Amino acid sequence: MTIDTSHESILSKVMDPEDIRRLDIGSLNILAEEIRQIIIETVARTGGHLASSLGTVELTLAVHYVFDTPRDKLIWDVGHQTYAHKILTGRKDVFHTLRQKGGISGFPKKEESPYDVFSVGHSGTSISAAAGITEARCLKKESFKTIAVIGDGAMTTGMAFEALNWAGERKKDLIIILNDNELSISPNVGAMSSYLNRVMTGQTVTKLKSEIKGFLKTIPSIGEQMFRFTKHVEEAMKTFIVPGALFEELGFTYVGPIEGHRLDNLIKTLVNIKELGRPVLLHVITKKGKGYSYAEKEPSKFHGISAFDVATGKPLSSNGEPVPASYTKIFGRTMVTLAESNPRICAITAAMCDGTGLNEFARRFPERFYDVGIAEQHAVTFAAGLATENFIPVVAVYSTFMQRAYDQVLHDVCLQKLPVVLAMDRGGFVGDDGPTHHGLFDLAYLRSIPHIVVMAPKDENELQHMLATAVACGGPVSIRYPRGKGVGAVLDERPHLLDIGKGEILKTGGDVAIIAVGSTVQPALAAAEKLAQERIDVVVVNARFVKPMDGDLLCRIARSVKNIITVEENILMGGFGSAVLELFSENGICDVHVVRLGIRDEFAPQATQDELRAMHGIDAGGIAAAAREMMQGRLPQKK
Ligand SMILES: Cc1ncc(C[n+]2csc(CCOP(=O)(O)OP(=O)(O)O)c2C)c(N)n1
Repeated sequence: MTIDTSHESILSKVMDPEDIRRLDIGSLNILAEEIRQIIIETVARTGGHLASSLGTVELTLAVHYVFDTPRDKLIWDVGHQTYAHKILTGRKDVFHTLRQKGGISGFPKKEESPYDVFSVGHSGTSISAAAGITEARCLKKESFKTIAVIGDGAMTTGMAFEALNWAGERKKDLIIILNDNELSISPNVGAMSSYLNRVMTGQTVTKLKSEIKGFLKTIPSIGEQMFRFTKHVEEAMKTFIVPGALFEELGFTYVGPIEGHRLDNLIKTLVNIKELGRPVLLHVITKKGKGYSYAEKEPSKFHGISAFDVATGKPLSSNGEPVPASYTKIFGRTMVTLAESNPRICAITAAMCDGTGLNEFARRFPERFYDVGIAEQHAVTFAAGLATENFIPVVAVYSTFMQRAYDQVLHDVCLQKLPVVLAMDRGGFVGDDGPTHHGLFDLAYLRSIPHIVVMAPKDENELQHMLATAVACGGPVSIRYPRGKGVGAVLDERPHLLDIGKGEILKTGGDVAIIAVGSTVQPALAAAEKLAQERIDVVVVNARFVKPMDGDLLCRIARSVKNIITVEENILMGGFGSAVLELFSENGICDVHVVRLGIRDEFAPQATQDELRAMHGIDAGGIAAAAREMMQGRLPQKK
């Protein structure tokens, strides 16, 4: 698909939503197609959330057309479906910089535009945020409208339920648009999803019911009684047969379901509900990937995609060199290997089966695989429940999303010393998804919890051994590993157990000690190699465990090498380096010079993983530079 440049496009004349409010329906429909093409062509180059954004083009146009944005507040859930919103709200000329270093974010971001009312990236926040904005409007005695757009996947999060439960009863003027494409990343799960499905087919059920009632009435005497009985049943079954009755019961006026790609209908409906002045839920049915056949056919694959060829829908080929298997893949493969011989191992995902590498496990052991939906808190406490009954649940969640379940890890798993394994994928920088998605906090937030073992492998081979160790250890454990390909390590045939709390010396030396953990071990080795050429002799330690730490080994090193660098792909405050300092302090080691490399007290921006590691001085170059400065008796420059 290419943009027709033979005439001036409608989009070229649209600078902000005010410009679309002057267009007729025919022009709006053409504009929708122009926007689609820009989204497809841009994401084909930059990668991004294609299918979700293609599904909301008409909805976005209709909302900006009917409402007075940015005076009226439009709040998106997750925010991965907002590419049309970005293009329409003054960012079309920089849209090509999507998700790149210094470019525009792939999610709504307050600093980026007044149209991005609420920064977002994690699911389920929109209704709460919209409810807060609505209450603020009332306190300030202002009159703008509040509109939250939430997907059917995000609608299954605990937060969305909590917010609906509260906001309906407040009876304030608040519009929620449920963008229902029947998909989360994969098919949506759970009773809410089945309910929405029943609502969509509600007309059929209602018709069937009236046919049965008509039939009963035709049966003399007994039919009358049965008819009266069904009237009682009808009340009780209201939620099953009246579309949207669940939302009505929660205090929302339910409107829908309506077709989400018909602009005329969408606009008419939005105009009608705009002035209702109470909580309204508009149920809109859309198609994920709409307008790009490959994405329509495989919406999960095109949910979040790297650069691809528009003509074929295939990923752009790399330079042909073999790529090492990803950490995620090795995790998934090891899960299958371990589960083959251990029937107590279960796997749990929070709507990320593919992303966490559990597809094969799900296929091989369906009875021990659980997709709980976008519900990280439930995932962890559900795992705790399984663990009390002698199972060994492995909860595979991205590090950033585990932040949601902190209390569940603390209160439900660690306090009870339950053998739950937290497989923390995407630990460290994730790259182009940016600050909402970097997994930079887990080492700090987990190591402060009693009873938990916290580890991070230096490569994909060690990941398999750590997983075997975690499953065998009998208590709470977390393993964090990075996004993307492994380092190309040779894989041992079978995973074996590691000594808990034991690190390893990978290289000996006497001038500087580099104590690294997880993804920073390989750059530490590379830095040592560079430094050796400059006659700086470096010890490199793979700490393996952040908790319990190998105190004997680290104190022994600190007694002989006085220049110490710790390296972690994690926030420094409370992280691995802090743990090393605590260890030295507790052991009376005061005569060492320790420099901690990691992420300072700030949110890291979007860029590639390599760019981010260099920016934060935790790549080989940054580590070597810190060692050189130490040797010259200078404090390393703060990154
Ligand atoms: C707390 C949290 N867990 C997981 C994710 C990963 N994630 C991003 S989008 C998505 C599916 C959202 O589905 P839906 O709301 O229906 O939007 P759609 O993409 O179908 O339009 C998931 C699970 C997330 N963003 N936040």
